Amino acid sequence: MSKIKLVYFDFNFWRIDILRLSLAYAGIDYEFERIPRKDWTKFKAKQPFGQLPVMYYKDNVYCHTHSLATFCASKSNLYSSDERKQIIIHQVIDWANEITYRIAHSIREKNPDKSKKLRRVFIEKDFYTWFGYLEDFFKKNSNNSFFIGELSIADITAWRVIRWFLSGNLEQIDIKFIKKFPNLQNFYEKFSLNENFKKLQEFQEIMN
Ligand SMILES: N[C@@H](CCC(=O)N[C@@H](CS)C(=O)NCC(=O)O)C(=O)O
Repeated sequence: MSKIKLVYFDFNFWRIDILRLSLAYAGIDYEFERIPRKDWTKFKAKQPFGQLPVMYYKDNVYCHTHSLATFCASKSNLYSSDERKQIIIHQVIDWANEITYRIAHSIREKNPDKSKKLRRVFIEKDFYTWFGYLEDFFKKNSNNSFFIGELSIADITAWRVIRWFLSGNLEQIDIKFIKKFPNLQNFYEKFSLNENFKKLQEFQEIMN
């Protein structure tokens, strides 16, 4: 079987971690290359959309997290053949992209005062609102503590993004925020205890 090769920066982030977790969970061997952030200008122009992650497979290169996640999930039996379940999965990945774009302004801003202000605006306008949307979405659609009633890439994605906001590395984000979203808190805590993930190196890297 052709081997999948994933490429990302030299730090962990949900965009790459969900791909790695999905493949590793299914026991699919893959290559992984990390590009040092400091060398990025040398590599950027060579990427099809000037961004990472990218995936090499069967002599082609592919990109965009949502597309790659669907592909890896499909290979890993973490997607679904049921159209209702598929569209639930897609909405969770879109949610992850959306909240990321919204916080990204404050992450990218180099001026510390402006960055702080942008983070405040994100928290006031978007953070609780977008977690509220996911809480309601989970309440409405989930079953058995999974977004589609069985483990899928939707769970891996939501879990990884929640983990990011709970990491304590995002300034001004009070990690007690999750208490306002009891369904997501319960979902997150259950997923974190999943023995099949806990034994994976990919999972341990995220938790440490
Ligand atoms: N549309 C892309 C967005 C990926 C993205 O924003 N990647 C960031 C790192 S998380 C990146 O490559 N930043 C460097 C740059 O844009 O020059 C996706 O869905 O994967």
